[in-house]
Amino acid sequence: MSTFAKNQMAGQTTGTHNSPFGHVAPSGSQAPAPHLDDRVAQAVKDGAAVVAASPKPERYADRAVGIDVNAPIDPSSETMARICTALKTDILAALNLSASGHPGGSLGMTDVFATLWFGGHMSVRPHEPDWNGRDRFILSNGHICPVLYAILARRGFFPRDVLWTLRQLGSPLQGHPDFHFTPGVDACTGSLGNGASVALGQALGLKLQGIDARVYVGSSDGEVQEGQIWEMASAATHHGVDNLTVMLDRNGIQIDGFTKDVMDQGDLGQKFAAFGWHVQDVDGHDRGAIHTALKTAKAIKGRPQMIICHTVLGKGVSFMENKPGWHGVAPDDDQLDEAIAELESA
Ligand SMILES: Cc1ncc(C[n+]2csc(CCOP(=O)(O)OP(=O)(O)O)c2C)c(N)n1
Ligand SMILES: [Mg+2]
Repeated sequence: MSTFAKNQMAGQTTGTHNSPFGHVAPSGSQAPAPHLDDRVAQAVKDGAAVVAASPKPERYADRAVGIDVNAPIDPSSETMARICTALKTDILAALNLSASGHPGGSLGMTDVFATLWFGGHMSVRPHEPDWNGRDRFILSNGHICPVLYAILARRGFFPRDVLWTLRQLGSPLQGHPDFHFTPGVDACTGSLGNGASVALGQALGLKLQGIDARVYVGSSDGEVQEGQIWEMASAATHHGVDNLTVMLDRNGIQIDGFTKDVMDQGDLGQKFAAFGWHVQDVDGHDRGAIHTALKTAKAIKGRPQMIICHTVLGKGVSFMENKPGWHGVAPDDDQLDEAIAELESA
């Protein structure tokens, strides 16, 4: 196999990367797109200006100042709880500024992804995002990228002020993840079903290269209605791919309502088990249980692993919780204040 093909399978971007933001922007027949370093620098400036002009800049204050996120944090600790609150306020503030985006799943999966990224599971180098030995993370339900962006900022992949440019033209943080523009993003996702297949390809590619790294995937109960997911599920078993762990958001909600009404999912665990997967069900807000499930998954040999995370859409903000209407609507100023007050009093 050519080096190019191997790199593609392992999710490595092409080109030479000497800087944390050294991804190669796609170029067309017209003027080449600005280098990502310049885009991020501009986004930091824009973000700082947006916050400075805000009538209530304290809304955007950092709720987790001084927490060292480079060492693993006990998922059951107060410190991790503080990080989750900080992530949620960052998510909601960014959505409020962009006046669009998806809060429900982002808040619902915060405990799960915080445990993965801050609990010592992801082996990454924020200042060398293309390091080929890294664990990959692919958010196949790409619409909940605000939670991923908030995590990447806090892990140091880019400055936190960039969050305030979410969904703006030219921002590195688009409405769905794009690995060309965002350090720490391992695949372009948003078209439901695709990301999980890309993840399988990357997991196989890592094995072909003899790299001992894992691929973690975010998915959802709406996404697994896509036929492509089940092609991936059977191929992963056939190839005995055991460096692939999917974390599925089982909130019972999708864009148009409750999944039981739109297309009943039945017992998803039983379905994936029938496809040969190792399956665990966890309370998606019990960070200790999620931590244990991730460790169990890592020890499984010869087959892929599914962690079905039972979550509440909009968790922590009572006017959003379990309401399909909050799948993809941003909070206005008053709603943002109310949400932050509730999150901080919890
Ligand atoms: C192939 C494809 N079809 C349709 C959509 C539009 N879409 C975006 S999110 C979504 C619902 C997905 O369900 P889920 O991820 O469970 O939603 P959530 O729990 O986050 O509310 C749909 C249908 C899409 N992104 N991709
Ligand atoms: Mg859902």
